[in-house]
Amino acid sequence: MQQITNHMPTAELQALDAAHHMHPFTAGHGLARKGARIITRADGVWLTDSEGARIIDGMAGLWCVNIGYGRRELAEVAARQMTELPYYNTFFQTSHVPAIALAARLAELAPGDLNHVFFAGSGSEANDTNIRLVRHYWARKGKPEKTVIISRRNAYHGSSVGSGSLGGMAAMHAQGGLPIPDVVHIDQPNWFLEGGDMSPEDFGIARARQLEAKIAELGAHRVAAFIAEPIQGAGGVIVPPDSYWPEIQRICDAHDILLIADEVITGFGRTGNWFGCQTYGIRPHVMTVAKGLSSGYAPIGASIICDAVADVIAGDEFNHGYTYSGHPVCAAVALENLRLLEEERVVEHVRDVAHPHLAKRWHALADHPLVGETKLVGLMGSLALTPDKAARAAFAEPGAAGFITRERCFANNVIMRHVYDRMVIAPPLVITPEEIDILMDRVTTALDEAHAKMRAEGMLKAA
Ligand code: PXG
Repeated sequence: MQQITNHMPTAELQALDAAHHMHPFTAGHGLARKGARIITRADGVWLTDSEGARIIDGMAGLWCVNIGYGRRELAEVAARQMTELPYYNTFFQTSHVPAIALAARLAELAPGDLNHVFFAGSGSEANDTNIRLVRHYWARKGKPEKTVIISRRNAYHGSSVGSGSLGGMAAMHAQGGLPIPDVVHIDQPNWFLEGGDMSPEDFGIARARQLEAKIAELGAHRVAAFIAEPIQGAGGVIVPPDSYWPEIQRICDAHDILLIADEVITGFGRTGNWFGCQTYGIRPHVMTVAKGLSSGYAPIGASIICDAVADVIAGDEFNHGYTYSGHPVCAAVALENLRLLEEERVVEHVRDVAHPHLAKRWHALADHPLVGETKLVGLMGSLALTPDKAARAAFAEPGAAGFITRERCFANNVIMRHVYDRMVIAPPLVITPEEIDILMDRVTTALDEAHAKMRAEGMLKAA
């Protein structure tokens, strides 16, 4: 692979980064002391940093590079679209070919009667659209008091004021005055840490019934929608018990509550189907997509809306939209990405090749002394780290085991994220069995090293 060497030395780049670049979800002073790792190029599932190290990307960037890095087709489509029509808006009764073609393609791909697409620039923006959309829907149906949106603790739906309110991240709510009014949260279906003595199936039902209890408490006449990720991603790849989603669906149907499935991570092949809703048999009224829609090559998100809701919204002017709604370059790139995913049978590759191969290696980690639970759906997986497997115990110092393990991953040139003491992976969907073996060899080494370090420092203590 050709190396680009015309950038500055790493230390100079790090100094400029520290002086001027504020990073998301980062303590700036701490990073400035350490220096950011600088990624200079990527190909397939491999990243190269400014020191020339080759790193295997177990996170597909930020859960988004489904098609893998370095696809010339996407670059060429972007260049062509920039030449032909770099920008035009979709306001004022105007449209353009990329937005039309992508909306039509998404309507074809999305399950059921999810046939109407409202574009955004990101998942956060799309979820902000959803807040206004579901409330406006009920207002137009003559039920303006149906404004409450129920979400879940430890959910992630974005970082804007609206979407951050939908999310259930306590650390986010603690800063900047979130949540906005009329967003409430119920508990997540995290059996490993919160299931106590219940079986996973009983626990799944119990957690779903919190939705019914919350609706009863508020009155169904107040509740507009329930929003959830089919599988919580940023919360630590919390895979719900099989009993959970059918019960949630029953409750939403019984109480006339709109169901919003946030597929920003689970969409476009991640779970072994085009959408997580298909994996779990969920029938949402609205689906949020972003990330894998363009494999991260261009920023684009969307709300995909069912016939009944779209029809009510279409009755008058919906006073909502973004300069970059349906941006032609992003839409063209997304369309080409979807073409590649389909033509190269990437979803089938996840289901029939990559998942089964990764599953063997991933679940074998259940025998590792640090690992209490292994979960893998399609190509999104998690490991719960624990000081005591039998008790499913949490660590006395939450997050430290995860942090140390992530550091050992970096040191072994593999990227795996930690969410407190859960390790998560979501590699590009095109990963081959040989690459999965390399990934898993490095992950195993990192776990061994983290365990040795924690034992040496007396950190294997339960809370
Ligand atoms: N919904 C879900 C389910 C997400 O995972 C968003 C919405 C927001 O999308 P945008 O495009 O606005 O970022 C996300 C984003 C992490 C991490 O650390 C996860 C996300 C974003 C940033 C970090 O796991 N997910």
